[in-house]
Amino acid sequence: MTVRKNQALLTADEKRRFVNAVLTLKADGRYDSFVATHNDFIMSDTDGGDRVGHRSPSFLPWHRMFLIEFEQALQSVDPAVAIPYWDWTTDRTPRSALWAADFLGGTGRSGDGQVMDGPFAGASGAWPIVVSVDGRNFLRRELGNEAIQLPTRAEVDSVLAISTYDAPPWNSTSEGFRNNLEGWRGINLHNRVHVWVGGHMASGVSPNDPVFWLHHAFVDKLWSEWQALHPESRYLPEAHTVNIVDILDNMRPWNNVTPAHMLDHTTHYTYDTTT
Ligand code: CU1
Ligand code: CU1
Repeated sequence: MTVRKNQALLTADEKRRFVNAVLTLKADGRYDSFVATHNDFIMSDTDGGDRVGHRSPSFLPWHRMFLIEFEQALQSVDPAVAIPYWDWTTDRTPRSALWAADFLGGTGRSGDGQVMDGPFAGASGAWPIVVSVDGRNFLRRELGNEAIQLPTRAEVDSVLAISTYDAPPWNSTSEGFRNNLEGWRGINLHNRVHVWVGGHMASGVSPNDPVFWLHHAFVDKLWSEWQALHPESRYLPEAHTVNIVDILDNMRPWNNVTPAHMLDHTTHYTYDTTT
C-alpha cells in the first residue's frame, strides 16, 4: 500500500530514492510527457469554455488522477517510492530542508533565476527543461520572490470550513470550497504557493519543478480533510452542465475516469498523518 508522507519526515534514503526515480523518468522521457499534458490543459482550460484540469470543479479529481499516474510511473522504477507532501503551512521559508541540496535544491540565482544546487540544478546536466515556454533549458525558481506569505493553517482551516464544494458558474469566479482552495478568489491557497515558488512553478509548465508533485499532494490531502469534515457534502455539479465535468462524466485525457471514481483516495494510497 502506498503511504504518502510529509516530506519533512522522510529519511535520507527515502529522499534519495524519490529523487532517483524522478531522474529516471526524466532520462527516459516519461517525465516530460507529464509536463506537456499539464501545459496542454492549462492552455485549453478557460472560464467560458470547456474546462477540466483548472478553473472548474474537476480541478481536484483531475489532479488526483494526474498524481496517481505519476506515482505509478515512479513505482515502476522503484516500488517503494510514494509522492511526499509539502505542508507549506509549517515549512514556510526558503530555509526548509525541502530546499536543501540533498532533496530539491534551493532558490534560483538573481538575474536569470537558475537553480544552482541539488539534483535538479541546470549544471547537473540531469534536468534539462524540454517542455519550455521561453527556450531556456534550466530550472528556475524565486522562492518568496513576491511580497507574499505562504498560506497559514488558520487560512487553510477557514477554507476547509466552507461546506459547499463548488457553485455556478463553475469557474474562477465561483464561491465554494474548490475555488477558494484552487485560489482564483477569496482565500487563495493553491495558486499562491505556485507564485511563492516562482520561476517554472508560476507557469503552465509548472511540473518542470518537482516540487509541483509535493505541492499537489498537499492540496489533495486538504481535499480529503474537507471530505472528512463534511460527510454530507458532495462533488458538484451533478449532471447536464455545459463545459463542465459532472460527477459521472469522463475526464480527459482518460477515457474511463470520472470524478466519482476519484472520491475515495484510500483505494490508491493513504496519507501518513504522523507529525
Ligand atoms: Cu495544474
Ligand atoms: Cu497547481
